[in-house]
Amino acid sequence: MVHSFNIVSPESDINILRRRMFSNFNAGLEAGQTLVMEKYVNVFTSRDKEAEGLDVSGLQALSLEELKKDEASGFDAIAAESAECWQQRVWDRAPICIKGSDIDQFVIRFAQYHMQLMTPAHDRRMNIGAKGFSGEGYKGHTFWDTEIFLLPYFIYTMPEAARNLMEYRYLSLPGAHAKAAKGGYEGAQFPWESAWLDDGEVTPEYMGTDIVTGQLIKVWSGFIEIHITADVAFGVWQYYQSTDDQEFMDRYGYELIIDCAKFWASRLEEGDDGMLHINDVVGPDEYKEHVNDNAFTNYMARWNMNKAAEYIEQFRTERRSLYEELDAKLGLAGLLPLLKEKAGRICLPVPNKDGVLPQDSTYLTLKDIDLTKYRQQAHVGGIYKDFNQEQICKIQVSKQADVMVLFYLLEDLFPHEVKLASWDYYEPRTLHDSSLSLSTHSVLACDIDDTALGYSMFRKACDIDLSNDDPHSSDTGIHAASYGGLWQCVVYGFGGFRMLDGKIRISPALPDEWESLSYTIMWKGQRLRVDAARDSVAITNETGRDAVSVEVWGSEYTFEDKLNVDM
Ligand code: IFM
Repeated sequence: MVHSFNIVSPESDINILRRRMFSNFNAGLEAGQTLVMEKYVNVFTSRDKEAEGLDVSGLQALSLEELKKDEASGFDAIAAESAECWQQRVWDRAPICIKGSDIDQFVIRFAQYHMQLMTPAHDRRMNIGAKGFSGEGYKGHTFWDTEIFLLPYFIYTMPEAARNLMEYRYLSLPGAHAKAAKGGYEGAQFPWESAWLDDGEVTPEYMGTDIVTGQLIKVWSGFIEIHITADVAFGVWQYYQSTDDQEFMDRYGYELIIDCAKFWASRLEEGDDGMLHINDVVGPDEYKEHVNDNAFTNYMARWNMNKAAEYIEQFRTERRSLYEELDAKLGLAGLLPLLKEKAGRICLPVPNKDGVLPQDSTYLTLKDIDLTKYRQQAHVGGIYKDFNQEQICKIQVSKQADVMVLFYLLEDLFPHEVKLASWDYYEPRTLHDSSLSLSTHSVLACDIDDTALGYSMFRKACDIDLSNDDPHSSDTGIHAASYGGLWQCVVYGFGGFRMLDGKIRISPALPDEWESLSYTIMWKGQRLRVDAARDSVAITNETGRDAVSVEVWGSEYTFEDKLNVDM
C-alpha cells in the first residue's frame, strides 16, 4: 500500500492491532487549502498464478513493482482504464435495460457488478464464496449457491466463466470421493461447503448456542445436506445444453454426472414398501433436519441417475472409446443396470388430495403455529429467540424455498395446480430467513402467472443488502447467491426465459412498474437480444450464424435474424 499527497508528505505512523493495520497522518493545512490523498493498494498471495514459485521476498518485490507502476500512472488513468474494462467486459457484454424503474435498473447493475467481482473467472482452482469478496462470513466457502443461483448468469452471459466454475468441481473430485467413502458410499459426494481443491468438506461442525440447552449447535448440513451432489450434476448439464461445449463434456462433464449418480445409487436405502428411500437428510429448507424423502433431494437424485444412465447407454453404442475410458474409471458396465433399476424404484413424494407436494415424509403432519411475529420480523432468524433447532424441526415452518426450487428446475414434472396449491401452502409458512428464498418465490410467482406478486417478492429480494431497514444485514458480507437470484427474477421471471431439455422459451410478462425490458442470452455460441414490451417481444440473433428455435407464449418459432411476436 502506498499513499501519495498533493502536499509535502505528512508525518505518519503505522499502527497494528488485532487483524487490523492502519496509518495515521498528521498534516497542517491553510484555511481553504485542499488535501488530496491517493491510496494505492495491491494484494498478492503465493496462490496467485502470476506469483507462482515466488517466496515471500519475491512476492514483496512483485507487489512493490506493481505499486510503483500504479502510482506513476495516477488515479485518473487507472480509473479510466477500469471503467473501460467494465464497459467492455460486463456492460456491453451482458446489457440489461429496464425502462420505467431507475431503482430496478440500479439494482440489477449492482447485482452484475458484484457477480463479476466475486467470480474467479481467471482461475479454475477457485469458486464463488457465499459472501463474494465483501466479507468474511462463511469464510469464503462455496455452496450450492453456485450451481443453482449464480451459474445461470454466467452460462447465459459469459460461458467461459461458467465453465471454470464447473471445472473447479471436477478438480475437487478427490474430496468428493473421500466424503462418499467416509460415509460408506460410492462415487462422488460433493461437500456441502467447499474451499481449496483438496480440502474436502469444510462445513464447521458447530455454530452458535442453543437457547434451550446452552450447548453448541451442531451444523448438520455438513453431514447430511446432500442435495448439492445432484445440484452440481444439474449445473453441468445445464451448461452443456446451453453451450454445446462437447470438449468440456468429454473431458469433465460426463464423468461428473456419472460419478454423482454413482453416489446416489449407493446412498438409497431399501424400504419395507419395496421402494428406495433417501433417509436422514437436510433438504434446501434448513429448518428441517433428519428428514426422510425430501422431495427436492429425491427428485433431483432421480434426475441425476436417469441422466447418467441415458449417457452411458448412448456411449455404449455410439462412442466406444469414451465408454471404455469412463468404464475403466467408474465401472459403467455394472453401474448402468443399477442406475436404471434404482431410479425406477426411488420414492418420490406425490401431491396430496389438495394438490400440495409434501416437502418430506413428515412436514405436513407437524404442528402448525401462528408465524405472524416471525413473518413480520425486522431481522432474519427471529424464530431462534423463541425456539431451538429441535423444536423448529417439529413445527410447519420453513426457512427458505424448498419444493419451490424443484418446481422451476424440473418444471415440466409438476402441473400448474400443484405449483399453485403448494405455493398457497408453503409460502405462508416460509420465513425467507435465507437470502436464497425470495428470488425463487419471485420466479415461481411469475410461473404461476402472478406477475404482481412476483414483483413484490423481487422488490423484497432487492432489499436484502440494499435496504436501510436492517443496517446490519451485510455486516459479514453481501449475499452472493441473491444477486444470481435477482438476475433470475429479471430474466427468468419477468423476462420469461427458460431452458428446458435443450429447448428455449422466451415468454415475457413485465410488471406494471416497467415499460420495457431488454437483455441478452448466449445460446449455443450465439448472442440473442431480447427486447420485451408489455404485449410484444422482439428477439434478435446478434451473431446471426445459425437458425434459432424458440417457444414464445405457447407457439414455436424458428428464425434466422429477427423474430417479432405480438401477444
Ligand atoms: O447455501 C445457503 C443455504 O441454502 C442457506 N444458508 C446459507 C447458505 C449459503 O448462502
